[in-house]
This record gives sequence, structure tokens and C-alpha cells, in this order.
Amino acid sequence: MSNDASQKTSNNKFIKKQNGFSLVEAVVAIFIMTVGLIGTAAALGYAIHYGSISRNVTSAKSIIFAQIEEIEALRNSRRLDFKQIANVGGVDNTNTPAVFGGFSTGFKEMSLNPGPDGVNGTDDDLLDAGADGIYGTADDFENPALVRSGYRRQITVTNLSGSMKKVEIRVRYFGSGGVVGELAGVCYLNDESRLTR
Ligand SMILES: [Ca+2]
Repeated sequence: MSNDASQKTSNNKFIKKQNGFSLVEAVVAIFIMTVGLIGTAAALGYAIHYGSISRNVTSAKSIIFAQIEEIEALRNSRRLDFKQIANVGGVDNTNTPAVFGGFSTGFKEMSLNPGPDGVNGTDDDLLDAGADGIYGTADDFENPALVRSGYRRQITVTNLSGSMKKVEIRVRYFGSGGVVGELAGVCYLNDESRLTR
């Protein structure tokens, strides 16, 4: 074999070696990419999961604050007498301008409307005024479309003394995996009305 021929063969071998990836190299590359993608997918999954929990906690907090502020406003405005701020069965309606049924007991669906009594957290919250738009007429009905889905709320009013009540609001929410979380807020209410002082 001449020198030229030897050189040509060597060049051919060199060219063949550079022609694409081997199967082993491709498998290794796919394996590394797969490991990387699994990590990314796991991180995204965690981000979505914890993002959902964070949203639920934020919403539950705002529901608790809103309910506490509403009860304070009912007291401050004298819309309800202090002795009327109670759960169903515990309301004292003697010598009051209007009868109040009391806040619902146990965890209840939340409504987008306060219902005919104008107070959120009572048993009439899901009542719809019907086609005539007037409460107390024959076409009133419980409207499931008013339910604020994903949350349930419990209001517990406890008399600590004649002039002090404990109001506890609990909200249950549903996480991405169907797990129910629960957040509680407590306030203490005295019988003084800030607006009338
Ligand atoms: Ca109501």
C-alpha cells in the first residue's frame, strides 16, 4: 500500500467517526434530559400546589375579616342589639326594633347574597327573591347558583359575660388534591358602639 492510499483510508476512518452520535451517546443524552425534565415537572407541580394553597389561605382570611367586620358594623350601627348577636336559638329579641334569627350553626355553604335579613352567615342566605324580586312572596326559592363554591364557614358566638362576646369564624377550603384546610379567626366584642359615642 502506497502512502497516498494509507492516508486516504485514514481520512475515511476519521470522517466515519464524526458521522452523528452513537446509540449509547443518544441514550445517555435522553436519560440526562429526562432527569432534568422530571425535576422541572416536579418543581412546577409544587409551585401549582402551593400557589393554590396560598390563594385559598388568602381567600379564607378575607372571608374571616369580612365576617368579623360585618358583625362589628351590625353592633356599631345598632342594626342589631348587642344581645341579638348570637347563633340560632340564642338570640334575645326582647324589646328590639327588629327580630333577628341568629347566625347559622355548624359549617354552612357561603352565599353571594345575604338574603332577606340582610345579614351574611344566617340560614336565609341562599334564598332568592324569585322573578318578582321581592322577598316573602310565593316565588322565593333556595338558589344553589348563589353558593360560593370551595369554601364553608362557621360562625360561633359565645357569651363571656353580659357585656362581652367571643366571635369565632372558621373557614374550610378545598386544596388542589381535595384536601380540606381550615383557618380560624377570633374577635372579642363588647357592647359599646363606637359610632354613637
Ligand atoms: Ca342572611
